Amino acid sequence: MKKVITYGTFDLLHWGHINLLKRARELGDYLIVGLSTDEFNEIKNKKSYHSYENRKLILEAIRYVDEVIPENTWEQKIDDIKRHHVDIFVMGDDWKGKFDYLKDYCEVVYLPRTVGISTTKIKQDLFSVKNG
Ligand code: C2G
Repeated sequence: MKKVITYGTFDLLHWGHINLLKRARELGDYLIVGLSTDEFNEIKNKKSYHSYENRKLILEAIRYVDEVIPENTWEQKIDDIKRHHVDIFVMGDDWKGKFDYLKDYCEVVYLPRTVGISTTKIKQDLFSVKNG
């Protein structure tokens, strides 16, 4: 069984996230998502609308996702890859090059980001609607 892992906050889930998860899952037979905890989001300087528990509930309902584990630190990826016997690490290409050090442990794939959608865009569009 070829195991794939990816990481992220996945807040205000949108079709760009789904595109990423779908393509990541298609690279193997089993997809693990390392989901940023609320505490780690603070380290990432991100504020989630949904709590970790609710973002986890949403991700676990996606057909492409087989398992969700907490992402608490930047440094846990090597341990995760070893412990879960991961074959492929996947991220959107906004991260291109940032995780090449993982090539010593598994294949590293950066997939093209989906253009035209982002959590930031959703928040901005909702703000402008609200404020006319
Ligand atoms: N993504 C995408 N297309 C978009 C938006 C996001 O392909 N329009 C991808 C990102 O490239 C990332 C994943 O969806 O691979 C999750 O996006 P975020 O939740 O924004 O992830 P991020 O905050 O970048 O966290 O240790 C890694 C970090 O936890 C990554």
